[in-house]
Amino acid sequence: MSDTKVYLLDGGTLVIDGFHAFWNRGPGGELRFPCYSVLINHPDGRYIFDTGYDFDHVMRVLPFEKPIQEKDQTLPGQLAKIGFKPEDINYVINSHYHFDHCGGNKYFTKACTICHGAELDACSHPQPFEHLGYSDLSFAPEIAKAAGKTLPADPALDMYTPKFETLKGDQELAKGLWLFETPGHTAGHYSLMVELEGRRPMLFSADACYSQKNMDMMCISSFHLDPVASLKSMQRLKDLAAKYDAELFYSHDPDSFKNYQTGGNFYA
Ligand code: 5PN
Ligand code: ZN
Ligand code: ZN
Repeated sequence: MSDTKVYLLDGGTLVIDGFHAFWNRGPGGELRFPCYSVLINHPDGRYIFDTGYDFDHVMRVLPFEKPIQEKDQTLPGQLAKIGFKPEDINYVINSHYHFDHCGGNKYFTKACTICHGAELDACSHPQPFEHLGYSDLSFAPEIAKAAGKTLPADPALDMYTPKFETLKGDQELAKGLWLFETPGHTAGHYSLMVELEGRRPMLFSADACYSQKNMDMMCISSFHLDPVASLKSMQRLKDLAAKYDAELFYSHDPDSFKNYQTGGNFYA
């Protein structure tokens, strides 16, 4: 905790409709929002929380989300800014397996991949209305494989030494590095809290709450497994923020993101 540094890695933007961002409220219309990953450089190892979207996959399967991702907004590009390579990462934690949170997992061939056990089950057997979010995972064959899907032989998979670790319940992964269960958006969704020496803890909601505006209105997004559980998880985030005096960082908030430290700057 004492030497921990947190970097936000800009992964570009996507567009969804206002009625998807604010369920049954809108207003409708194009909403462009950021996607980002979190690098936690902790004395016990280097952790990445979420890995953004894969540009080619979105162009192929969801081009209507109009991805904008510059070369330096890929994970190798973002890591290079702070002097790291993908091989330097020890753990990849995914809040959940929607395409915009695990698109860059493929870069981390040396890391141990961590998610909630319910998330592996969910991505292999999504509800029909979850298909777009879980997508086809063709960009993350190692996840599809861990989820028990049968895949065509792929030499790229032989590059991997992946270890998958599935968790359940709240967990302290390393000192001051917490995963809190926040289900509803998906079955096995985790939010992350990082305690730091020199500032308030950072609480990353991931998709349990897209933005400050969602929180202010207690309005969930329309992509969810269970809306009632989603709302409970939003309340849980509020309660956790109060209990730990933590600052909430939202997953897809165009307004807040402008004020977040990026571009190689860090929180400590
Ligand atoms: C950005 C985005 N686009 C579509 C979906 C979806 O169908 O479930 C989650 C999601 C997204 O986060
Ligand atoms: Zn999601
Ligand atoms: Zn998302």
